[in-house]
Amino acid sequence: MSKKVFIFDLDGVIVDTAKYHFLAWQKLAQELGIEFTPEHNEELKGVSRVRSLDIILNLGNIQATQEEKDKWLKDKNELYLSYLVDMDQSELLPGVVAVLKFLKANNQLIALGSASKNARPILEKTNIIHYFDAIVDGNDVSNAKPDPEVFLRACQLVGVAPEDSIVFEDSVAGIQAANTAKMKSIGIGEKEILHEAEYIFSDFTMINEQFIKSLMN
Ligand code: B16
Ligand code: MG
Repeated sequence: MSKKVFIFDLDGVIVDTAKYHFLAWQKLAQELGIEFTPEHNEELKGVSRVRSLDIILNLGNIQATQEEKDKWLKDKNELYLSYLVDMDQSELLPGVVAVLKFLKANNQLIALGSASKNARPILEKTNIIHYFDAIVDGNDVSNAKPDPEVFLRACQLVGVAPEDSIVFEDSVAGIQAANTAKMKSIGIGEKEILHEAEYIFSDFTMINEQFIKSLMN
C-alpha cells in the first residue's frame, strides 16, 4: 500500500473565513460603487487576493493605477484581519477536527494547500497547526488555483505522488487544480457548484470513517 497525503484547503474547508473575505470585498466594492453579490463571490473562492481585486474591478469596469490597487489590497486585508482578531477553535467548520484526529490516529500524512497568505496565523489561532506535516500557502507559490502548483508542492514536501494525494476543496478553482494534478478531488459544499469533484459532501460531518479508510487504501 503506497503512502497517501490528505491535502486540506483552508478557507471554506477548515474555517468559515469565506464569509469574512466576502464582507471585506463587499465593503471595498460598495466604496467603489460596484455591485458585488454572494454569486459573484463564488468566483473569488480559492483565488488569490490580487486576482480577486481584478475580478471585482472588472465587474465595475474600473481601470486603476497600481498605486490605487495596492492601497485597496491593503485596506481589504486589514479589514479581513480585523475580523480574525478574536478567532479561536469555535470558528472551525463542523467535523474537521474529528477527521484530522482520525487521519493522525491512522498514521496518515496531512498537508495544507491554501491560496491565503494568512494561513499560518489562522491555523495557530484555531490550535490545529500541529496536525500538519506540510503547509503550503499563498506565500509559497507563484501560480494560483486552478493551477495545481499549491497542491503539487504539498505532495512533494511529504514525498507522496500526486495520484496518492486526496484534496478537500470548497472552490471550483481548487477542484479543477486537484483534477489537473490527477489527485482525488473531494468537494466540500454544494453539489451544483462543485460538480467537477470526484466526491461531494456538504460538510465533514457527512464523511464517515469507512469512507476515509477507503481513501487510505
Ligand atoms: P488572503 P483558500 C483563499 O483561501 C480564499 O478562498 C480566497 O477567497 C482568498 O482571496 C485567498 O485565499 C487569498 O487569501 O487574502 O488571506 O491571502 O480557500 O485557498 O484556503
Ligand atoms: Mg477555499
